[in-house]
Amino acid sequence: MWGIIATWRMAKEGLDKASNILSQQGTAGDAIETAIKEVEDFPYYKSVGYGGLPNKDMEVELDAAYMDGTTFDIGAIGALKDFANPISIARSLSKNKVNNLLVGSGAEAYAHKAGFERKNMLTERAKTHFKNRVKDLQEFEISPYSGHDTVGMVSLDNLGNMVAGTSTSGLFMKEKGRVGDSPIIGSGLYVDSEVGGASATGLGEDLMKGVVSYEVVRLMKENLSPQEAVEKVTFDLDKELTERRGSSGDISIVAMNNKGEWGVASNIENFSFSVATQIHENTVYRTIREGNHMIHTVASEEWMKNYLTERMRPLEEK
Ligand code: SD4
Repeated sequence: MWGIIATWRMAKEGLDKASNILSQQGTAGDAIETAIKEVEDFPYYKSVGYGGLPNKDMEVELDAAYMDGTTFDIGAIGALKDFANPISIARSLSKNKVNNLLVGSGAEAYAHKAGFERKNMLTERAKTHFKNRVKDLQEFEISPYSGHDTVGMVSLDNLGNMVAGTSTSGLFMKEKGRVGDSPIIGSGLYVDSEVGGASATGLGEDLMKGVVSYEVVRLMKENLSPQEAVEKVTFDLDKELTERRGSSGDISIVAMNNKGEWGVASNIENFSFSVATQIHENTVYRTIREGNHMIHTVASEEWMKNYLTERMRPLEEK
């Protein structure tokens, strides 16, 4: 059995490519790297890779991670500037015995030495978004952090090996040097081929408080289904944060076990995800919470079309 699950609709095209790889006996690692690169390279997704929104100083700083669930190899980068594919750099770091998580100039020096493609990741469109958002912030009461969509994935190949990966430009208008949950093993992602894997998106500062991806895998190891595990972790953390701190940030988690069964939970209203397995064609779902359970609905054609139209709409400076 092969399978791959990812946060958000934006992963759909990447999952088409990953499905091809996995159905032809490719590895979970190649599938996930290919799928995440597809998202990183698409200039209209403004929260991952090229075209990602910048930090407060108008610089695009990227976080990414890669974990192999069979060998437990881990690699990650934080606050990396000017390289095209953070996921590939994270994967390359996962081959090291030590020095697996590098940040800032150290990560850039490593990527340069290892021959990764340099690229200015700040697009004109992202600059316009930035300027408009600064104006909106002056005029309306909106959070500078809204509109963030990290890509996180878990994949399973026919040999039973599992891999998890993440890639993000983090929170829009974040401080220079801020690193979120996405490159943090256990929080942004975790995978154990003997059990399954999980990946999270949302407010990193809150996701880290629940070490959510590890927690989901731990519960699956105790025989919870992926859906039961993600619901428990998402809603328990949401409740605990609300009780202790007055509110909870966005929490969305996708998971897959080593049989290709999957689950998704979210405490926000507009979460979408993409999933493909050997017995389930690549499909985008939208999901809503009812009590402490989720209801997943296949995204309509109209919604799918609007999604891309909206993302690619010409953007003018306000
Ligand atoms: C972060 N968790 O940097 C990321 C942002 C994110 O959907 O997931 N956005 O905190």
